[in-house]
Amino acid sequence: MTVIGLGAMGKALAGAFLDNGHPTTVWNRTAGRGGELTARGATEAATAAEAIAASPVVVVCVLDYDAVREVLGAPGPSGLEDVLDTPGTPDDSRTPDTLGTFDGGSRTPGTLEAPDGSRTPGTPGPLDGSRAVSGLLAGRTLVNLTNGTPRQARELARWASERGADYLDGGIMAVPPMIGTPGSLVLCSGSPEAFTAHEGTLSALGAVDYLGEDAGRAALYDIALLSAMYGMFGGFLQAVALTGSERIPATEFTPLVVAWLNAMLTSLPAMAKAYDANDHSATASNLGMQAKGFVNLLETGRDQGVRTELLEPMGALLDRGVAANRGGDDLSALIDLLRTNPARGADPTRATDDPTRAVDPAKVTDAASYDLGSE
Ligand code: FVH
Repeated sequence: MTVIGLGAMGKALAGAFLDNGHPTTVWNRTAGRGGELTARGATEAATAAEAIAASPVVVVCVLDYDAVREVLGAPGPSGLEDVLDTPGTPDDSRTPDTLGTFDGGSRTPGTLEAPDGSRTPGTPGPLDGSRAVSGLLAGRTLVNLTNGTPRQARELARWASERGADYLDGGIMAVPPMIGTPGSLVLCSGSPEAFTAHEGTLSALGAVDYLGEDAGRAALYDIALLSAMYGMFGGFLQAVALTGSERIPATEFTPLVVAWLNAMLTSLPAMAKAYDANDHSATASNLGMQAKGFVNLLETGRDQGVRTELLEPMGALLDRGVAANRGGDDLSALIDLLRTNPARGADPTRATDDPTRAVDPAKVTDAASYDLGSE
């Protein structure tokens, strides 16, 4: 295995591969971050090209897609679209100078080609030639576990495929201390052949679920789950800011928040059922009532000296629901008001054996049972 990116997550991934007996090569932009891993048996490559050349499977886990493109020498979004979407414009029609560049990058082609053997620990070094890096991908499997959007994943999959690489995209539904334990879940999508070939190796990271051939599907699930998570975290921050405005210790109040959120979570399956059926009529708590009550959340924030910016969009959405004559409906009626895309509900053409039906929620476990402070 090769792991590119040795931030908190990359280190955890590489450590899990090592723990499972997989020879592992690592590389990080800033030198000197692989020490602990090399002590455990990893090989630290001097360049990204060397790291890619070392293994048939290359796992990339860096900050974002700009970083992925920088490491792999892939063009930025518009460059990728320009190259891939223009009919009759094969990749090899690009000039050598444009091949390795990326949108918005400040490096010159000369810098891209510079050797990086001179990197000093703690200092980001120049990347080895991106042209050389992208040329090395042919015949390998690229597993990108960097957080990104479905569109970014699909574009990178197409770019990788143009270079003869199999592509798998992954969403890591875990924090670094959970990697390699049964509590970690990695959602994958992309090349079915690559998944079949490497599922065993990837399972060193925890539970691995395959969501189908569309490289963007794992990112869609990842972003959807994170959207739900940030909604919850935002609510918690607001709640503690409110109680904190009267000096109530957060540790005293939080157990009640946890119990309350757990109780409220049980209503989600019924809301999902109402959404799929497009029947929002069964409600004990209609939107009109909720829109009225929500005004008090905003007013209390203002009275207590707590900003209401996290809550305001929800208040506006409730008001839109009432204005759209949905005041007698359940909260689930608001989902359609969030959409700018007219498609709604479950895809009727989706096969009953669609792998996306197979994700087992039991694979998501309790993060609190891990030492989250150890990274
Ligand atoms: N940590 C977490 O809780 C979450 C859990 C779910 C998945 N995410 C995603 O994983 C990606 C990596 O996250 P991370 O926790 O490893 O992040 P950092 O510790 O901040 O390390 C960032 C690494 O990215 C490298 N990097 C940044 N920019 C570039 C670049 N332009 N070229 C090459 N590498 C780059 C950075 O290198 P350096 O700063 O040490 O040189 C680190 O290796 C991420 O997508 C999460 O959303 C984590």
